[in-house]
Amino acid sequence: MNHLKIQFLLSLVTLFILVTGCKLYREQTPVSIIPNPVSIIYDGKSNEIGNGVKVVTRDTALRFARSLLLTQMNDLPAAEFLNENPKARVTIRLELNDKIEQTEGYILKIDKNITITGKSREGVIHGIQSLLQIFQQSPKTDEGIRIPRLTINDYPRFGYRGMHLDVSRHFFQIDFIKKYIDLIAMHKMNVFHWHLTDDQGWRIEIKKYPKLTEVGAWRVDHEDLPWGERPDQTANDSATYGGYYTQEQIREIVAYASERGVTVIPEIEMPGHSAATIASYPELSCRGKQTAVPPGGRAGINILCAGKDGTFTFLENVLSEVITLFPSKYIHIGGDEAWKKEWETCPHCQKRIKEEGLADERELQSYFIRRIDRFLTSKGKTLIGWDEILEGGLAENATVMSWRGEAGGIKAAKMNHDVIMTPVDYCYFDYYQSTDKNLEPLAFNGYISLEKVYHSDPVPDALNPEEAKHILGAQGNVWTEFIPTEAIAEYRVLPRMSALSEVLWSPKQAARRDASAKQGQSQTEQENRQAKMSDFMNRLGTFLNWLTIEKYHFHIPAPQGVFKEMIFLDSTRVELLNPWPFTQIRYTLDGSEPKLQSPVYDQPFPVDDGAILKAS
Ligand code: TNX
Repeated sequence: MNHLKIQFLLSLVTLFILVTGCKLYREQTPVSIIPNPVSIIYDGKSNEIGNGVKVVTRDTALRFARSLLLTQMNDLPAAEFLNENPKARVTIRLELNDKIEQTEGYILKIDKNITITGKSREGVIHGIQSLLQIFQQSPKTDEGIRIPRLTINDYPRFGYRGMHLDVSRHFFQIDFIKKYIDLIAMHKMNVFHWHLTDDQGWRIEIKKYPKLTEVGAWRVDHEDLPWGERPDQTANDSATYGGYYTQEQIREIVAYASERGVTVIPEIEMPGHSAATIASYPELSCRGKQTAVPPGGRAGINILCAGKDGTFTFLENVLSEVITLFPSKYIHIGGDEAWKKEWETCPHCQKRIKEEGLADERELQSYFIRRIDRFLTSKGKTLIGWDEILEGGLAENATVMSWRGEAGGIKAAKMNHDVIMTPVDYCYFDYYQSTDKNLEPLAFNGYISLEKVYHSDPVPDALNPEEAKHILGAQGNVWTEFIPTEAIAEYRVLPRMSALSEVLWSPKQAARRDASAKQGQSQTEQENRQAKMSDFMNRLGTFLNWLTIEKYHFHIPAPQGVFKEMIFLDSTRVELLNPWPFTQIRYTLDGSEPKLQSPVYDQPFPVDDGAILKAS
């Protein structure tokens, strides 16, 4: 009996080179847009753009959108044909029109000229993103580039389409924050949730409390050690890792985001995750003990005292400054993972529990959040908190961000509260994206594949249509304990963010069929999902090309459904499955690492006894 051992080894690095090195899948029609538009109608003809474009608008609100389009066209491979030219044959007109129904809706019409009509400035910006994607994939001709004549009618399924970034666990420079916001806008997402404070660093300048950034923004630099094994700061250490954003920089970011149709929601954590706050002002804790900002792991003393009135004075002063910086309707106040051990023994907290007639520490947390909720409501703002704020009673006007699965979101929606879905099941982009952890930089834990994100839905089955209206949308969370650099942040987020953007934008039922799915045949749910995924993957190739041009790092998932190691009897035929239609698989049969010169896999082939197949 012959044993044939076949090994399938995937090399992320090689795959990356192949992708960026090869000419990506490209076709003129149909155009390939992420997130998938609601409707595209082609008129069968095409347009040539050769001597630049005129970009015009009569609406002053669209002035910036106009310059954004001109700047972004400049990055494209066809930039030479898309420069501004008053004598150009093709005019791009940007306009506002109230007749469009949906707030962020737009119509993009390409005939002899190009028109983008939006109900709002945001709608026009989304239309610009679609047009840029079309330009990016248009083939070059002798005369210029050729684009198909078409009409896109498009609008989002959800009003809240967010991306979060934790800048406490690792600090990210202002230029990267802008690049991250660009990415949000490219995906037609509209919220940047800026996690500005946590145990390992306070990152926003507050004029009334300078120590928050003099002390709270800095920690001892143990970046060379694993996150969970970093010793606390000693008397001999100096705190050199960190940074913060000045109020001027914050204003700059808020304006930058707004110009791109993105709202910035700040998060100020309370009552837990407050070690950096307490390091700056120890009197805000129950024990009042001086501690340093922890460099990693779980912080010891990290809960604010709920008994002292000074805590609330402090928080109201901080929030007052925050409110003047962020025009957003929402202010996020955290509320997660508040370890209440300190409260159990704190005389101030116990006094408060008694005086307010509260049952226990859980109700004390609820008292805490309700008090902040009343303050924010009095300032015309809406509080968002992580789902722990449900415990001990939900504050009257609170919106809940459901992260520990969907349960918190379901409960809140049934109580008539608005909900944003960020469940660990499919929204945690700090988790691994492949089953083989060795292929990726060290991550927190968990595994969320691209497919998992793509097949997710923010509206749980448990809700009836009325309750479902409370689901505002969803958001990708990016906790940065294991994301020390900008490149890794991009790599973790992409392309899962691309999948989430489509979940949040495109109509639920619009499963566009790919070429191989036959019309009219009865399809099982499984086949339907696969067809949808494969259509997305086809478009993703083109999209990743755009991300490459814009200099983003991204992850390329290992092919799915392919065996890693298998024992066969006698010889066999090998069939490899490549879910990335725009990449090539190359293989060897002698055990050596595949190279660019190795044969390209294009169809199943026989393998004899003793061969070692390696493919990447
Ligand atoms: C839980 S999600 C946290 C964060 C951590 C994250 C790690 C949430 C509201 N709290 O503080 O960074 O897990 O995945």
